[in-house]
Amino acid sequence: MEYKNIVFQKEDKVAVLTISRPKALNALNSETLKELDLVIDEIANDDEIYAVILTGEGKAFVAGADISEMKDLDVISGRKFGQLGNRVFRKLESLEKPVIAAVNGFALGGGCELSMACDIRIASSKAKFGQPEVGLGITPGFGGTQRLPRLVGLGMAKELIYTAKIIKADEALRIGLVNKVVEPEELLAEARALANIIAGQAPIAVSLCKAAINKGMQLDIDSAIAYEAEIFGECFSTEDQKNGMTAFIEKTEKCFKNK
Ligand code: DAK
Repeated sequence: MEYKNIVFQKEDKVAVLTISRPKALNALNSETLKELDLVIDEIANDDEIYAVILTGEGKAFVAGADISEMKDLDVISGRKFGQLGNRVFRKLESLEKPVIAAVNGFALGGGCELSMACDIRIASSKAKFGQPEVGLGITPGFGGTQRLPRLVGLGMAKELIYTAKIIKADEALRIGLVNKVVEPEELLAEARALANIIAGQAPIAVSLCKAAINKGMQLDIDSAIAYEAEIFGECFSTEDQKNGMTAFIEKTEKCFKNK
């Protein structure tokens, strides 16, 4: 399927999604959010894709939700816009495949929130992060007040959100918002290398790990361990578990089939 604001490329087992609205610094308008919704479904239904990279074209990853579209919203249309964004972000977060954000530039407001709905963030040394919403008279609305404290802790999240300050990639690394910072020209190669390592593992096991981590983090430890045990048991219904263990015992090449 062709999209207007998103470039979708399949590179073997890895999908690369590029948000491409550079004249508005890839700001998320409802058209782009709807396309993101569709492309996530397309990826979810493609058994050949084992990992996803999400990046932006030009000097921004995503400079936030589209302020020109939001400016004149009323309560009802604002709620609708928020519901669309939240549904799409949650769909991305729950996608049964790992998603790496390759943050190439500005990741502000909804852009920072989009990166946080991904599993892993790698940043270019030129990337900048922030939740500037209070400077616009709004609160973060695509999960920022919820995902940021879970990632960087309460105090740091509150400081970033209350001050609306924008931080550089090295500070984002220091506080644990990103996993790694690389030079801009190395960003996609680094993300691809990581995605390929992940795509070389048993995909159903990786997917179940994502579910166990994401769901488990919301539960008390006893319920979370019980959920992990359930997920662990599920692995034994897969061909890939038999293949992986047989290859280890017989010292042969493992070959996962996503089955
Ligand atoms: N929306 C729309 N257009 C944007 C934009 C944005 N977020 N960010 C940049 N642009 C546009 C600019 O207007 C400009 O357009 P033209 O004037 O050329 O037509 C073009 O992109 C280039 O931007 P600049 O000329 O400003 O570029 P600079 O390099 O000088 O500055 C910047 C880059 C990223 C520092 C600056 O553009 C900037 O401050 N942008 C806004 C960043 C920001 O405040 N982002 C947070 C947006 S608020 C909700 C849920 C979620 C949200 C809202 C509601 N509900 C539940 C209802 C989320 C809110 C947000 O994300």
